[in-house]
Amino acid sequence: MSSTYTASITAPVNIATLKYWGKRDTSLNLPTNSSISVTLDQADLKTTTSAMASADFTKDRLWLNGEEDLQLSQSKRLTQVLSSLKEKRRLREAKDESLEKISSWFVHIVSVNNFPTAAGLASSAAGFAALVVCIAKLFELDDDMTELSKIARQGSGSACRSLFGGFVAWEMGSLADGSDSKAVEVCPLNHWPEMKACVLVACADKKDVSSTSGMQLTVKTSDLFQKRIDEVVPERFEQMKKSIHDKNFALFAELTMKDSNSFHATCLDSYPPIFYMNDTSKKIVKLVHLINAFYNETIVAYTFDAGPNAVLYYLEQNELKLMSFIYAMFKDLNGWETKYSTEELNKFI
Ligand code: 2P0
Repeated sequence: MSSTYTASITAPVNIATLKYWGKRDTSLNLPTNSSISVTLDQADLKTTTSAMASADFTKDRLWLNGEEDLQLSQSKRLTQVLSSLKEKRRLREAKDESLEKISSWFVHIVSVNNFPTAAGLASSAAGFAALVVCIAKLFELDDDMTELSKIARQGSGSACRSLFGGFVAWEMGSLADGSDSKAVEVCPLNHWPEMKACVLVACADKKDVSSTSGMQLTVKTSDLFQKRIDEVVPERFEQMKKSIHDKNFALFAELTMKDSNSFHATCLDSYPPIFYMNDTSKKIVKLVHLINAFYNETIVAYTFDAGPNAVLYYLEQNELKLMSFIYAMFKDLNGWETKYSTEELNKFI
């Protein structure tokens, strides 16, 4: 039997606080605006990916959550990502005679998410990030994360941000070949370790309008969109980075909520309109504003991606204050499990 190479890694989900929505180049996957995200703790939401390269394999294959995904295996995105990584390996082999020539081999990839796939919880982000880092490890590439982020971006735009932990920016870049459209670290997680995220799953079904087609429709038909990318986001991008550097939660929260609203407004302004938020999502928006008004302080921010599920950001010291309200609102639902006692949860309201 000929030799095989294997690698395995996990990659976390990232949730944008300044949203990527719109492509200026669909084949290179270049965005119309820069974006910012927070990478969630790997213990919670993550993709685990393993890959094997063998001279005996006859084609590249991919299994997602236990089933072979023929559509994704043959997709242009996966082919593009794999060929970029194989090309990097080929260049290394050309320079170093001692390396086995595995760049021409096929690979088998197995990927598992521990959360609902394609339900607006950034599954493609973690998925492509995991895939790129896993194959880079398999091929023993020595590129840094920013360099690899340019490849992950071609698989799924938001994936480029999952290559870093903590607070991450995807700089849109201006070059036509996409070589400056990359992810960079804004601050590592230990800069602001008190920052916590809580996911409220309003509906775990698959979304009916994919991000890729949704954003194309917005670019083509929304009048609000142009103002968003020309004026709103560039200013917000700088302000949000500063709020993170300064650990200014109130400002970070306001910018995050406004940007979620702005993104969903452009969805609604698309023609025909795109609805990602549902009635539960809207209740969560109201609840968050109510909580902040009740405490007379901004202690929590919501953000919604291309789906109805909410991600709430808050500082650890305010967790009980927040959970008290969530408990009061949703305690009648099945499956409640919390580390707090009922007395603690009833303390504030
Ligand atoms: C984001 N989203 O910044 C935004 C906010 C959804 C809403 O990035 O076409 O799956 O694969 O590049 O990365 C979802 O879009 O789109 C997304 P593609 P992707 O996280």
